Amino acid sequence: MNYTGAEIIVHMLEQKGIEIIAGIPGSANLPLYKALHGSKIKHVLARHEQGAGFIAQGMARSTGKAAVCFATSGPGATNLVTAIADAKLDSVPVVAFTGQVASSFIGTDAFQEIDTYGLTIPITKHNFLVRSTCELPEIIIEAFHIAESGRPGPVVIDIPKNIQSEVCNIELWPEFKTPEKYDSIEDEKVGEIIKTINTAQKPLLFVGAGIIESKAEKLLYQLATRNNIPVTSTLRGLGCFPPNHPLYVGMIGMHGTKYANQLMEEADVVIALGVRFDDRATGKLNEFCKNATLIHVDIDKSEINKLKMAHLSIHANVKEVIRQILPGIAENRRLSWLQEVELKKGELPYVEAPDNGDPFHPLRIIQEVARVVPENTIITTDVGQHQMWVAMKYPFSASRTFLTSGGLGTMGFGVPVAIGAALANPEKKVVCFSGDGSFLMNIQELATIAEQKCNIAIIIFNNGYLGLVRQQQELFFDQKYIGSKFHVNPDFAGIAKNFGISSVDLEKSEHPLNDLEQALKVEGPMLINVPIHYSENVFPMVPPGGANKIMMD
Ligand SMILES: Cc1ncc(C[n+]2csc(CCOP(=O)(O)OP(=O)(O)O)c2C)c(N)n1
Ligand SMILES: [Mg+2]
Repeated sequence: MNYTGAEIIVHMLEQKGIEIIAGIPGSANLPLYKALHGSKIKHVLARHEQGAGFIAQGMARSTGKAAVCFATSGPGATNLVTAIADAKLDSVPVVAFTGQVASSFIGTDAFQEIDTYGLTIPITKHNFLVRSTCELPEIIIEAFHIAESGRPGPVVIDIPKNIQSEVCNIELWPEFKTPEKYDSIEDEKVGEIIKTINTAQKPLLFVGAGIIESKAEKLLYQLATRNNIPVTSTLRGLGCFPPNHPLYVGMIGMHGTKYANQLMEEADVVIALGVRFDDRATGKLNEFCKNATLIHVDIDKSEINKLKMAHLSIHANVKEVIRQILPGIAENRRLSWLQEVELKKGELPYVEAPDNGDPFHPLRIIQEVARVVPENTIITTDVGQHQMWVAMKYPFSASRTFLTSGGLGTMGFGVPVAIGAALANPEKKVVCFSGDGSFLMNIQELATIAEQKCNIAIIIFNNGYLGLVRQQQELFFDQKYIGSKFHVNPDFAGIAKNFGISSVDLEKSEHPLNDLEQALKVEGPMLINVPIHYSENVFPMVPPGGANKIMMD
């Protein structure tokens, strides 16, 4: 039977089980939209393509499955770029379908022509420019396979308009492939790892998003508790280990706990699982775990020995490696090491909201939110001080409940990612912690929230500043404040109302914590403006470029 390229795409997406697509139509992808008409796939009209890209990310990050966004050629594709780059740095499986001018116009500076293929080479795991309608099924299968296999990542498929309209005869639809997990492991390395852990005096588990991607949380728990190994997490690993467990020492790095950063110096064996030694986590690299034998397991071969030479490394699925080493791991009480850990925790207590009755201290607000919302609530953040406070204080107790832009650190991430999370998890509440700077970067998506009636509460930490920039200027640029203060800020609660979204301004509230609780109990879209004192800083902190063991506070 003959199908147009657009019909092939929609059929393949249905076959893949895609239920929601975020996007914006335009001249170069209108044939695709025509084919989407009547499909069981729901189209969510974003208000900006960056919003669409991040909505897809919210679906992918919260479920672990590849998600899809659509954009037209030229400005549609360029607007997607930030969301795609963000997905690349945080290994998120997004498949972006972009319209392109007709094949015969490519290279002529045609209306809305941009070289999307060339533009997205460095920010995708892979990308395609489709040359003929009949290659679409194989390309789509390959695109999802690449996006979801091994270390996930974004893929772009750029499709000229004529390819969407031309027909191809298809008798038998090809099948999607199961993502590859890279389970093969060399035996002697498994034995060496077991021996190194069993003979260690002061081992430390250093875990990241690879635990979440490979669904290794339970096995990690068994490994840690059987041998009594303390656990520290990267920003993107938060949620993979119970936050209140005695073995948990909190987040590592620039805004991590002092004791995690110091224990990293004390450890004699560091077991790094699904981490990539990002500079925000390691601080000054040659000071990082410099006394330890380093074991590194990662699914991406290019991460092994990229920044830190490992004494023992395995390129494999983290879950499979833990599964294979577990039977050989001895039970060990590690009394003296755990005593040292407890001592450090006592000496270097973690940040708390000051006991001065200020209801608006950011850490107090975060604690209140955590107390009030259901445990399975999905938290998204934007980028800035508010993001770091949330990472430090929110007790994430499950994987995929904390969606944050780690690698790219993209302001404007929080709101559209919350939409994606809400659409893909209609049974869950979503809370987005944003800043007064970041929020404005994708504020147009409030219209999408209102239209979709998403169960999202947006909490704006309103300090009148690009707070994290102001903090850096205060601490490292001789208090030469420039370009970080908002001399005029809008009335966020008023704006929300005009978008059709309920709102509360805690600045005008007589009982702010009570009103916060009531607002969080509302089902559906809600915006809460929280006045934060502008001079609050995120501490403790490793100065940029410094060694992790020396933290300012
Ligand atoms: C798109 C983008 N532009 C600039 C930056 C640099 N930057 C990092 S944090 C920050 C300030 C964020 O301000 P706000 O959202 O108000 O959060 P706050 O730090 O005040 O909590 C800026 C400008 C960025 N991360 N992303
Ligand atoms: Mg701010």
